[in-house]
Amino acid sequence: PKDDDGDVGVAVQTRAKTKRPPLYKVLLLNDDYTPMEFVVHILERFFGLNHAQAFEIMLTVHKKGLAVVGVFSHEIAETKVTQVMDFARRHQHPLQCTMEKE
Ligand code: NFA
Repeated sequence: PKDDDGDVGVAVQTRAKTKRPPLYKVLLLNDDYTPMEFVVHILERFFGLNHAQAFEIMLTVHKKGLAVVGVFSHEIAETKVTQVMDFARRHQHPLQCTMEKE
Protein backbone atom coordinates (compact mmCIF):
# COMPACT_ATOMS: atom_id res chain seq x y z
CA PRO A 1 0.00 0.00 0.00
CA LYS A 2 1.72 3.26 -1.07
CA ASP A 3 1.66 6.31 1.00
CA ASP A 4 2.57 9.96 0.44
CA ASP A 5 6.24 10.59 1.36
CA GLY A 6 5.84 14.34 1.40
CA ASP A 7 7.88 14.98 -1.80
CA VAL A 8 5.91 17.48 -3.78
CA GLY A 9 8.20 16.94 -6.76
CA VAL A 10 9.56 20.39 -7.52
CA ALA A 11 12.45 20.06 -10.02
CA VAL A 12 15.31 22.34 -9.08
CA GLN A 13 17.61 23.66 -11.80
CA THR A 14 21.20 22.62 -11.04
CA ARG A 15 23.80 25.26 -11.77
CA ALA A 16 25.98 24.45 -14.80
CA LYS A 17 29.61 24.20 -13.74
CA THR A 18 31.57 27.10 -15.17
CA LYS A 19 35.06 25.65 -15.54
CA ARG A 20 37.87 28.18 -15.58
CA PRO A 21 40.20 27.63 -18.54
CA PRO A 22 43.52 25.95 -17.67
CA LEU A 23 46.57 28.13 -17.10
CA TYR A 24 50.03 27.51 -18.52
CA LYS A 25 53.42 28.21 -17.00
CA VAL A 26 55.98 29.71 -19.35
CA LEU A 27 59.45 28.37 -18.52
CA LEU A 28 62.85 29.71 -19.45
CA LEU A 29 65.74 27.21 -19.59
CA ASN A 30 69.39 27.81 -18.85
CA ASP A 31 72.17 27.23 -21.36
CA ASP A 32 75.91 27.97 -21.38
CA TYR A 33 75.96 30.47 -24.24
CA THR A 34 73.13 33.01 -24.15
CA PRO A 35 74.44 36.24 -22.60
CA MET A 36 72.90 37.24 -19.28
CA GLU A 37 72.04 40.74 -20.57
CA PHE A 38 70.17 39.21 -23.49
CA VAL A 39 67.99 37.15 -21.13
CA VAL A 40 67.34 40.23 -18.98
CA HIS A 41 66.30 42.13 -22.11
CA ILE A 42 63.87 39.36 -23.11
CA LEU A 43 62.26 39.34 -19.67
CA GLU A 44 61.81 43.12 -19.77
CA ARG A 45 60.55 43.21 -23.35
CA PHE A 46 58.16 40.25 -23.46
CA PHE A 47 57.14 39.77 -19.86
CA GLY A 48 56.85 43.39 -18.69
CA LEU A 49 59.31 42.98 -15.83
CA ASN A 50 61.34 45.86 -14.49
CA HIS A 51 65.12 45.58 -14.64
CA ALA A 52 65.54 44.33 -11.06
CA GLN A 53 62.83 41.64 -11.45
CA ALA A 54 64.24 40.59 -14.83
CA PHE A 55 67.76 40.32 -13.43
CA GLU A 56 66.53 38.25 -10.49
CA ILE A 57 64.64 35.75 -12.66
CA MET A 58 67.56 35.52 -15.10
CA LEU A 59 69.84 34.63 -12.16
CA THR A 60 67.35 32.00 -10.93
CA VAL A 61 67.37 30.36 -14.39
CA HIS A 62 71.17 30.56 -14.49
CA LYS A 63 71.56 28.95 -11.05
CA LYS A 64 68.66 26.47 -10.94
CA GLY A 65 68.46 25.49 -14.61
CA LEU A 66 65.00 26.90 -15.25
CA ALA A 67 62.33 29.18 -13.81
CA VAL A 68 58.69 30.04 -14.36
CA VAL A 69 58.62 33.51 -15.90
CA GLY A 70 54.84 33.87 -16.03
CA VAL A 71 51.45 32.10 -15.98
CA PHE A 72 48.99 32.75 -18.81
CA SER A 73 46.06 31.42 -20.83
CA HIS A 74 47.03 28.89 -23.51
CA GLU A 75 46.94 31.46 -26.31
CA ILE A 76 48.97 34.10 -24.48
CA ALA A 77 51.52 31.51 -23.29
CA GLU A 78 51.94 30.26 -26.86
CA THR A 79 52.50 33.81 -28.08
CA LYS A 80 55.16 34.47 -25.43
CA VAL A 81 57.00 31.23 -26.28
CA THR A 82 56.95 32.09 -29.99
CA GLN A 83 58.14 35.66 -29.37
CA VAL A 84 61.05 34.50 -27.19
CA MET A 85 62.08 31.65 -29.51
CA ASP A 86 61.94 33.88 -32.62
CA PHE A 87 63.89 36.70 -30.93
CA ALA A 88 66.56 34.31 -29.61
CA ARG A 89 66.94 32.60 -32.98
CA ARG A 90 67.19 35.94 -34.83
CA HIS A 91 70.09 36.85 -32.52
CA GLN A 92 71.61 33.38 -32.88
CA HIS A 93 71.33 32.48 -29.21
CA PRO A 94 70.30 28.95 -28.16
CA LEU A 95 67.90 30.15 -25.43
CA GLN A 96 64.92 27.81 -24.95
CA CYS A 97 61.43 28.76 -23.79
CA THR A 98 58.59 26.28 -23.28
CA MET A 99 55.15 26.10 -21.70
CA GLU A 100 53.40 23.51 -19.54
CA LYS A 101 49.93 23.15 -18.08
CA GLU A 102 49.85 24.35 -14.49
N1 NFA B 1 74.01 30.67 -18.32
C1 NFA B 1 74.12 31.83 -19.18
C2 NFA B 1 75.52 32.41 -19.05
O1 NFA B 1 76.24 32.09 -18.13
C3 NFA B 1 73.08 32.90 -18.83
C4 NFA B 1 71.68 32.44 -18.99
C5 NFA B 1 70.74 32.72 -18.00
C6 NFA B 1 71.28 31.75 -20.13
C7 NFA B 1 69.42 32.31 -18.13
C8 NFA B 1 69.94 31.33 -20.28
C9 NFA B 1 69.01 31.62 -19.28
N2 NFA B 1 75.89 33.30 -19.98
